[in-house]
Amino acid sequence: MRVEKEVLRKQIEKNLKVSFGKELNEAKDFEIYRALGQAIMENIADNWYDTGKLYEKQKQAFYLSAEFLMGRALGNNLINLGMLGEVRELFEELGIDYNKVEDAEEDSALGNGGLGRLAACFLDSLATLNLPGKGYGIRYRNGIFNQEFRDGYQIEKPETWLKYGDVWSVMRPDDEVIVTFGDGSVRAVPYDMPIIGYGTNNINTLRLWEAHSLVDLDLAKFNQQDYLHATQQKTLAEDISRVLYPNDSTDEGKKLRLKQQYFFVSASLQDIVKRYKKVHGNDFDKFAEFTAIQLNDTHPVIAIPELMRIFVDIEGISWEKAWSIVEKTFAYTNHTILAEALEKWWVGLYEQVVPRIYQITQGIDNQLKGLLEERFPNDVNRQNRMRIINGNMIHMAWLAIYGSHKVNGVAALHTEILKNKELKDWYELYPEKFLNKTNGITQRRWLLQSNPQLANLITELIGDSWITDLSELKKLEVYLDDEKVLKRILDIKHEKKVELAEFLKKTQGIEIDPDSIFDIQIKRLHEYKRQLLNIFQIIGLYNKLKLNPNMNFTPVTYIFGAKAAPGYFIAKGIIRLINEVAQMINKDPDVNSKLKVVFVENYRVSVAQKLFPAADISEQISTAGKEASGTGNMKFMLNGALTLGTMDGANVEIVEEAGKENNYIFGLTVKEVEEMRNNGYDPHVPYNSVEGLKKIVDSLVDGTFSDLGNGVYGNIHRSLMETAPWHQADQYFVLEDYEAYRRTQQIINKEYTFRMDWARKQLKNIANAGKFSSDRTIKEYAEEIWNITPVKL
Ligand code: DL6
Ligand code: PLP
Repeated sequence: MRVEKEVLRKQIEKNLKVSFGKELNEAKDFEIYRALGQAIMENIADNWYDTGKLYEKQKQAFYLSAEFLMGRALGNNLINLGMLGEVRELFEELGIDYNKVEDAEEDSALGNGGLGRLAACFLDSLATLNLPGKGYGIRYRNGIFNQEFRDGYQIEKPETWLKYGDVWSVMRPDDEVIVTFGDGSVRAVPYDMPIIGYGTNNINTLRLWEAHSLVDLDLAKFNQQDYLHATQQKTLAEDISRVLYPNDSTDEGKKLRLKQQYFFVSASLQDIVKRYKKVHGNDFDKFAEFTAIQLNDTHPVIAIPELMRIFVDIEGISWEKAWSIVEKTFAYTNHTILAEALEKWWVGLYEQVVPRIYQITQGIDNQLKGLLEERFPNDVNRQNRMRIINGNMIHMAWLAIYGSHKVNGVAALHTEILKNKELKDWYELYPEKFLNKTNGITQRRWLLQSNPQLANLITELIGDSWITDLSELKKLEVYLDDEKVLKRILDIKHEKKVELAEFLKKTQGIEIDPDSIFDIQIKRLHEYKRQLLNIFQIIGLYNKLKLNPNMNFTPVTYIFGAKAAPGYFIAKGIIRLINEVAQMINKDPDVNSKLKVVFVENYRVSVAQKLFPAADISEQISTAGKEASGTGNMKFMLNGALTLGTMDGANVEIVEEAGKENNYIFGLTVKEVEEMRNNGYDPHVPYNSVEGLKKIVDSLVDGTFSDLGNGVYGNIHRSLMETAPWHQADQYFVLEDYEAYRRTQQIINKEYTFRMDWARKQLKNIANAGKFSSDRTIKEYAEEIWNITPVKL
């Protein structure tokens, strides 16, 4: 989009006056950020409106997700609009530091981790590909908590991105709808965020719902000076969209959570149906021809009975016909095979919160019962296993599969595990429903914006078409033996490491050496992701360096970033352990010129954008079979970090693309994990036989480290060494994989010093990252699941 610098300056000045009563020379960074944001909103208004009109008559895909982890919008919007250069120039002329203005924006953090960030990347790709798609979710007042460390432990502080409202959202009061629960109704008020595609005029929409009370104030109670109860109804209603549940990969099972789910799903479906009727009237025969709805995990699956309710109760469609439309409309993505994350609702609670939806769910379950009896007449066990309502639990994944025409996993290995194991019963019933859609990431945010230096080099070498077609990167392979190019790749990596070091110095007061290896593990804290394996290796290294200070060793900086779910005791203990080890190592003059450990506080999207480009090593060390895909692994790869990982999730495809020899793969495979589990794995075997391991494990409980008395280190120790009724000893195979991991680290430590060979491996990874663009993923969804086609403004 072309906006004259002069015009933009006037807009900013006017917005500053209108919103903050200030002249440019008095304005604070935050105010300038807001004024610029407002100016962008003004400039895109026409295209946004026109895109909406254009899509009305098309088949559209609606992405229903309880989470959208968007991060900051300003830089991304300017880049996608092609305005960043002009804005930088203008600010320079005006003596404004653009970077500070960008930093004034709070992350929009309405998600936990991978699942929510994937949704955000998908929106960027949909808009860039000119696809008629729209996101629907919840406008949480408080996103994922802010993390602080106290005594090495995580403390959660409320996140307040809406403290001063937000400049990227527009309330659309005319589209307000009423959502009704068993105990009353609330207003759902939509806020629209523009999703600006790269190099196109199309502007898509993310619609987030905010909950409000039907009545703001009970005036009678107020007049009796009962102020608390006078606003009680308002508070209860607003509670629904107040906070994001901070769980990742765990099923919450709380009443408010169910209310959140039904709230945004019901509001979104009412909206979708209303818009459909505006164009097609009451002819619902074509509904599925014009509407595709993607269910992002089980959180929005209540949409299946809700659409049945709208069709049958409100539109007067017969049950049979309604079901056939529903089945053609929905598709479901599974993001996890962790048993604890498969959502189930207790019948009593579900019936209480959404009584009519419960009846409809019973109807669906009953219909399924008939089908199962017909298909598996001699297998009563299987019939029972597959029932949606089973005993007193409602199984949302089963409801999702039964009510969808397509079911997908998020990486090839993950989909195979679903078909052959977790969802085997269902795969045998509906083989035609299952397919794989390997995740992807948007190169606009994760390369062009986060790493302009590398982006510029790539553009210089192969042109800029990679920005919208990442497979173009393959052309970089002609430079694999070009020492000048390899040298520049090394220089850029060094520059990004210097930038990160400066950031960490400023924010955490820590000094790290950009000439050391930056080995980075950033992702949610979870036992299956095995941050514990990483810190064990570091403890082992420390022990060894203490004994042998002159051993041949390339200095390494180990960097962590992770939030733990607030109720996840062991995860929080692991955070404390890492912080404690970091403190011990960083202040020990015997080792701290060779080894450093940093735990980045409050890991989030804006910080991720500084971390991925600065990594030499990408830690992807989950127990094989547990990480559905991973998307952080792809961001590292695209920025020229080498993967140190297990054969899990999308790591498998990463090394398929870039070559095992250009990455560092270690550890048990899915098959080996399974065999060990079946043959009775005993962690005492590695504990007793692997050099140095016993000392490391014992240090949890022998006084070397201290959990400050809450017993969490003892818990971690028991989880590793003792079998309990609810888990096997070391169920994530930390001890078993330790030696292979340690040896691989050792190899890396040596190979890093062969700089040209290393750079060649980096280039090999960058050149083969094309598959992992979310543009590729979204094209596949569009063609194979949604059946939607691009339409350009
Ligand atoms: O598909 C996005 C992302 C995957 O990359 C991760 O491997 C997976 O763990 C994550 N799943 C969740 C599960 N949440 N729930 N339920 O976040 O999805
Ligand atoms: N959190 C943030 C901020 C991310 O950017 C990502 C992915 O890149 C994740 C979480 C998920 O990380 P992973 O795929 O390693 O689980």
